Formats: sequence, structure tokens, C-alpha cells
Amino acid sequence: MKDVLLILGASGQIGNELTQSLRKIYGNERVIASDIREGNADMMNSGPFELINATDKNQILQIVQKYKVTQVYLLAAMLSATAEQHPQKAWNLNINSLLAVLDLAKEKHIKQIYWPSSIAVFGPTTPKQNTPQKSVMEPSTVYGISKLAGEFWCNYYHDKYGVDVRSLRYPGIISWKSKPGGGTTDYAVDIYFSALEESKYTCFLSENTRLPMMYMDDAVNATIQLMQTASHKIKERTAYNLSAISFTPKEIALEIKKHIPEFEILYKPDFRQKIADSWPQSISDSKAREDWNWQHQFDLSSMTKDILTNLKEQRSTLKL
Ligand code: VAH
Repeated sequence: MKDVLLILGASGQIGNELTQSLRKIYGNERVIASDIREGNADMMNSGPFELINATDKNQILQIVQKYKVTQVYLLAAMLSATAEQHPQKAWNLNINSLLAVLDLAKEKHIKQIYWPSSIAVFGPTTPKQNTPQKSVMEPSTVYGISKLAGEFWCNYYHDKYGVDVRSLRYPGIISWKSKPGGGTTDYAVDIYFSALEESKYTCFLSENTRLPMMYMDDAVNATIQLMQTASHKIKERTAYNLSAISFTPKEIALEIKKHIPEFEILYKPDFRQKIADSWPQSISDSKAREDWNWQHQFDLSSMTKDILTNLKEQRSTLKL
């Protein structure tokens, strides 16, 4: 049977780019994009799109049956900063969407699930440097609590019902094609846009706040690689630690200044500082490298070069 993929949350920062990459691999017609709101023109014009509330199991099932979907990628979620403002809504979206999709797999409507976790599952009592796959997990944010609970639901459905669900603990994801929404690591995306538009940026985290980060291209490649790995090689059915780079606002600002010498950064920490301070500073992903040969490609320098080159090109074509 041909694989047909449904992306829930396709209009979001990761969902958007994941959808485009999957359409290049599987063909546009076999990758159904969906979200609670329509996506950008590329998304809407390059293949099928359906409006779906990701917490509504029946809505998802209708689309699964309409297109004979075999795999679901569940990217719909409320991220850390917004989740602190709306705890109940965040819990409902982050958990009930997962349980809906897990049940569809348990009932054999679909064969495979991808669901993203986050380094937010770790908390203030977790060792900050090179955090191992198995460590103290006492998250102090709603988002982290929902992702930790979600990981153990995934593990339960795999062990008890044989559901083939796979997950990655994403670090902060940096992109230029689509902006994030409501994350604590979003400063590392906004800074590039502000550097080009105004040559300055006011950062909502303090200058030495070190966080685990990753370029979108690496995150998308890791996701697809994990989903295409033979099931017997997947040893972690909660979620895999995933890592690439780790940097501070000061370090990313210095990297940008190599390309835009006049760039200035100011620091005005807000409520997101407390969230960032509760997370690890660097992550060990040795298990992902061991079990399915994960290898990131981008470091801070090559990521910065790629982002600024693409944003400058995009701005010059928009001005034409
Ligand atoms: C957030 N970008 O900031 C997400 C991510 C590790 C951070 O989970 O909430």
C-alpha cells in the first residue's frame, strides 16, 4: 500500500517546512497538509489542504479515510511562552490531539505516527550540560509538563498496543522561511529579521542565556530520517534527545555582526527568562547517533550565513 501522509499543524513553523520537504519526497498529492487555519501560498498551491481541529478525532478520521492516510505527523501544539499564558488550552491541545491520533493507530486506521517532544521535558533539577537521554525530568512549564506526559503516552501505546509512534526532543528550531509562534527560543529567529530590517534587536533573554538550538534543515532531516528508520532500530519510544548547536544571544549577535558590522543588540529580559533558565544548556544525543546514525549538518556560522543569504535574496526579489 502506498504511503499517504497527513500533517496536522502544517501551517506552523516546523509543519510548514516539513510539509514542503515531504512533498518533494512522496509527491504533492500524497502529502495532505492540514491546520486550524489556512497556510501560506506555497502550502496551499502545492498540494491538498484540509481544515482540521487536531483535537477532534472524528475530523481527523474523516480525512484519514478520504485520502487513505497511512502516516500522521502531529505538529499542532502550543509552545512554551504562550502555554504559560493559557495553561488549560495548552494542555488540551497538546495532549488531546496526541491521544486522538494514538487511538486512530490503536484502532488500525493508520500505521505510523510522528509526534515532537522538546528539551522542555527537562527542568531546573536536570544536569545543565550535555544532558543525557535518561535524566531527571521535572519540568516547571505547562509546555514541558504536556510534552513529558505525551512522551509516556507514546511509550504506553507502543508497549501495550504496538503503535509505531516516534518522537524527537527538539531544541530551539531556527528558520527563515516561516516564523515561529509563542516559543521561548523565538528570539533566535526574530534576531535575523530585525538585523536586516533595523540593524538592531532587543532580546527578551539575557546575553549569557545558553540554550540548545538547531537549524530547521537539520530538524526536518532528523524527523524524516527517524520516520524512515526500520522500526526494530528505534530503541527509545518516549522520545530521542536531539542536538546540534548551543549558543547564547551574545554569541549569535557576534556571528551576525560578522555579516552586518553595524548590528547592535539590547537586552530586556521578560517572563521568558525564567522558562529559559529552567532548561538544559546543551544536550547529548549520543543515543540518536548510535541507534539511527543521526548527524547534524549546520553550526552557528553556517546557519547564520545560510539564513542571511536567503533573507537578503528574498528581500531583493520582494522589492522588484
Ligand atoms: C519553545 N521552540 O520555545 C520551543 C521549543 C525548546 C524550545 O520547545 O517553546
